[in-house]
Amino acid sequence: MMRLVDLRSDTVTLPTSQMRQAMYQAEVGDDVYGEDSTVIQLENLGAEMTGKEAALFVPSGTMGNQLAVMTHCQRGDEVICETDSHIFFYEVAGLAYLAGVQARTLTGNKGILSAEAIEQVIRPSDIHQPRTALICLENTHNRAGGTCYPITDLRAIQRLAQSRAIPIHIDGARLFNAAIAQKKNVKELASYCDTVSLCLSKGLGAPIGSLLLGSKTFIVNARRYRKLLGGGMRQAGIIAAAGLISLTQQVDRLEQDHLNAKQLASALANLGLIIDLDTVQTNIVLFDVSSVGIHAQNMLASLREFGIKANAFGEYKIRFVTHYGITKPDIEYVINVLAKIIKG
Ligand code: TLP
Repeated sequence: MMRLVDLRSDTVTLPTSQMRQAMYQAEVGDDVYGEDSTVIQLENLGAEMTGKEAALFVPSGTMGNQLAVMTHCQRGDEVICETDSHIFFYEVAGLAYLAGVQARTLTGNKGILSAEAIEQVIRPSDIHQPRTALICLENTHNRAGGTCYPITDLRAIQRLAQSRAIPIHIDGARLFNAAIAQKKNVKELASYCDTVSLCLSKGLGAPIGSLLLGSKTFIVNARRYRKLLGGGMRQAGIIAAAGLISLTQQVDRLEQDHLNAKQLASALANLGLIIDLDTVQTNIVLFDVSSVGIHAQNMLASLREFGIKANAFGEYKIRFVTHYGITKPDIEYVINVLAKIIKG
């Protein structure tokens, strides 16, 4: 039987048997009435781990981000974000459509914004101009190849934001990857922002779910917007139970995904593909196949013939994402197949 290696995303991870067990046994209630003890347990654990006052369990990272913007901003406000950030690039213009805000995009260095660049675009108080109401950062940065925010930048951005009374939201879909890569506590990484969203359904393996974290008042308000968007779930403890396993059992093993990504990345470089090894800090490997004269789509089609799935990130760019469904032998298999395709 052909080996199947799915490197499209860490969203493809399947729930572990421990998760299935926990889901089967979960105590549940109606969460819109605040009566689901498993959801409450997950929200409390998330809040404790990130050092935030309160948490809200939401169906997706997208909803977590959109709720953050809706709660922080008023219609007509402006949000500063990175050009390639998920919140701007991949959320179906939710900023405009749902939150009614305008995005002021800045292009970061490998996805990382500097305090100086942000300062340049903060609006003055002027009746003609929108109010800069929120700064959004993405840690790790997906489209930049899984890069982590250096602590010095986070500190400088926080200092600036506080001095101008502008809140910071971190899209921390993969914040645990950053914490593992930087050998930092996730609580420290979350301390540089007012609110943060975390995904349980990516590298942490839960089938569904994210958490939005912030102050008590912020979460009370976000809970109303969650209801508005149809995200008030009933016996959601069934899925929150899997999220509890994510937070308690699945964090430390992210290190292995990072090692696998590094091994893949250096092999790709050796095969003559274009890759910035400096961006391979976590579980994402973004590379360019133009040097071997193949279009991304053709390379993907060839990989598919060997049971390997990945996504194109441009005409010549491909993204590989490692996760707990990918083993070391899978990585070696992918390297051998790529060598074969390139030589052929
Ligand atoms: N990212 C997905 C796709 O949507 C691109 C992926 O395969 O990487 N923030 C970041 C940084 C993300 O990478 C994603 C998902 C989200 C938010 C949204 O999470 P979901 O898919 O739960 O809405």
